Amino acid sequence: MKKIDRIPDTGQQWYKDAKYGLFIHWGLYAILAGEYKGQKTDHISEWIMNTLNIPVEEYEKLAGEFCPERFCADGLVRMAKESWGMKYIVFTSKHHEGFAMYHSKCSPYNVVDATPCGRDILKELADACHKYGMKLGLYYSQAQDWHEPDGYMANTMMENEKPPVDNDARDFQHYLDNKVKPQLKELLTGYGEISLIWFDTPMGMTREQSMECISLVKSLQPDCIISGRIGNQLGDYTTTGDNFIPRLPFDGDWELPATLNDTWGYNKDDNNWKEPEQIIRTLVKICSRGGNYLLNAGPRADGSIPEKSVEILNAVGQYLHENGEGIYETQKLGIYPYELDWGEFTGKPHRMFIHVFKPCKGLGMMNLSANVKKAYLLRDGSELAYKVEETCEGDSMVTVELPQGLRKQAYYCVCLEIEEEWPVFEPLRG
Ligand code: FHN
Repeated sequence: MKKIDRIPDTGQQWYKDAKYGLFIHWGLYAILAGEYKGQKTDHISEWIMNTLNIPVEEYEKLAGEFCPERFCADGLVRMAKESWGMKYIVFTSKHHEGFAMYHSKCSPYNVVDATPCGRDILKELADACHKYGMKLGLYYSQAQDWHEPDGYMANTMMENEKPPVDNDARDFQHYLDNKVKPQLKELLTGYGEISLIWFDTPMGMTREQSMECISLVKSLQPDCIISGRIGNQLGDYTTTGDNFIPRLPFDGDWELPATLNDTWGYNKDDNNWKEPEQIIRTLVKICSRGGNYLLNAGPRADGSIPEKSVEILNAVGQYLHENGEGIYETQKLGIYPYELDWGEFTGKPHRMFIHVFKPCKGLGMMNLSANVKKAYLLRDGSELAYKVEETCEGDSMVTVELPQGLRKQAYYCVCLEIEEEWPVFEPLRG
């Protein structure tokens, strides 16, 4: 059982305020798009090398096909910022497959030296992020590396019969010293400001090995944040399970990595897309519980983002465009004692935001105690009438009255200006 002995804190205000970021999983696996020699993977597509047991010498050949003629970093970053409302991007500089999506000098298995395209994808992305003031984070698989004899390899999820992997027989420290550390140094010295390193799946890493990575990162860029998955509880923030939303407000900085369908890397057969409404509700929940939402898009091999991803992210972006004040820079609230089927709250000092997800006749909030100064529709500032009263049972009750036109609508946000710094949610009592 994990022992939690400190509250993770990035010390970085931009990260606490950001709330919503774009994860990009892009690598050679996008070429296979979930299928290798007629066999489809049922697992997340970026794992196809491991899941379908593709030999290194075979998988490597994919690099010769990598031709991202539709990738436009400038357009992508602009879209993420302006249309999708994202405040940071985390890009897979090297995933478990071991392939560097940048020009690495310490491993020829990289996007410049091993492909016909010869483009330093990370350089293009970093330039665009710096141009648009988008914070850039880099995913780096520090433990699993299926291309290297000494990198770790997960034993699970094998669809084919193969002998179990003996990670103990591998010289992980050798891999750490000869690939991970030199590559981290390249990433943190060659691409300008890197705001976050997103380590993942630490597996058998010792505390000392996690510390070696952290010290290196901080020595090169002291403000660079380290994800929770550096292992040994040494990250600057907590990374939740993939697609797992903490049920309650959670102390310290935290982030939820999540998919739009059931995969991170592109899979041509995965059409299990989440609805934009579900994404909005999740984002609001995460904000009310104090976290950040890192939502993934997996480009195709040619660099284009699947149209459905764009459509969903645009719709969520529209909500943020109108109601972003109730999302960005919000802080976690206390526990409201009732489960509301129509909405969720977020907050900033002296303001409580009521995100409404269903048509309602009025917004009744029992056990909310607050001296309300004003209530208004966030998207246009129009004032709304409200009542602050006590029920016959003696519980506090605030009700925002809604005009007829608004009663038929859903997915809007109402702001309550209150005298108190934070609303008081009264506990249930007998
Ligand atoms: O194995 C990876 C997976 O491919 C993906 O990158 C996710 C993102 O959080 N992290 C690992 C599984 O948790």
